[in-house]
Amino acid sequence: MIPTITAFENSPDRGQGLARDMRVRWALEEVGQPYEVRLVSFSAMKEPAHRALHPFGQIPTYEEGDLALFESGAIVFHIAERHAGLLPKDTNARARAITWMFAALNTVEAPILDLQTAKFLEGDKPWSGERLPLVKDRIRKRLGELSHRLGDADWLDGAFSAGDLMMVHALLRLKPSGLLDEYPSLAAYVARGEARPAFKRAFAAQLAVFTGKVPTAG
Ligand code: GTB
Repeated sequence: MIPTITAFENSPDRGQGLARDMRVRWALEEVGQPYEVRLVSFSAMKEPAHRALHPFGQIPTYEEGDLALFESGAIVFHIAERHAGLLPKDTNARARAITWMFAALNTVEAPILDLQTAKFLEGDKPWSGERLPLVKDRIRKRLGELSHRLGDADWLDGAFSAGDLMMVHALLRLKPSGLLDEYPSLAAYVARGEARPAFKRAFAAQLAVFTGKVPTAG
């Protein structure tokens, strides 16, 4: 059965891979599962029909037969569980890869999201100038720790996994801030993720929503 995901009809980044449907597209590309996309406007996301799929009125969602999911982490986990290629077969290695998925979302992405809030939603507040450096330092702390753990390995725990997919995508959002470049091993880690053919196909498909150019194979 071909799943259907939802994505922004008009993403603020104009399809540069930052919206969270990108992780779902990437996971589907990694496992070779074709998918369909339903584009939704910001107003349609808040309508009852979409809220029936996503209680918080957001993207992405995932529909496959009777199953409807929301939350990019849960969707990627579902894809990784049902297809080979994103989670190791060995039980312990699998548990560790899942741990990295949670770490990406709860421990690394959380301070990164704070930076977006501090810049774009609170940038005009009188205390913003004092808060921003604190937020950036909390991110630096996590990046330092993550880079220490990664060491000179290509991926976080052996072969590329759903844990790396979630981590690379969470880190991608830091690129414009320059913070990622302060940690060359993490910048290289993200670049390795972006170089994967599945990432490139997913990126091209998301970008095509804006350019109208249908991505070609390869
Ligand atoms: N925890 C949820 C998940 O992981 O699925 C978060 C989902 C979420 O934040 N969705 C956002 C959304 O629907 C899109 S991804 N927002 C609309 C709304 O809340 O009304 C966040 C996002 C949006 C835009 C950019 N960008 O343009 O750079 C990057 C990331």
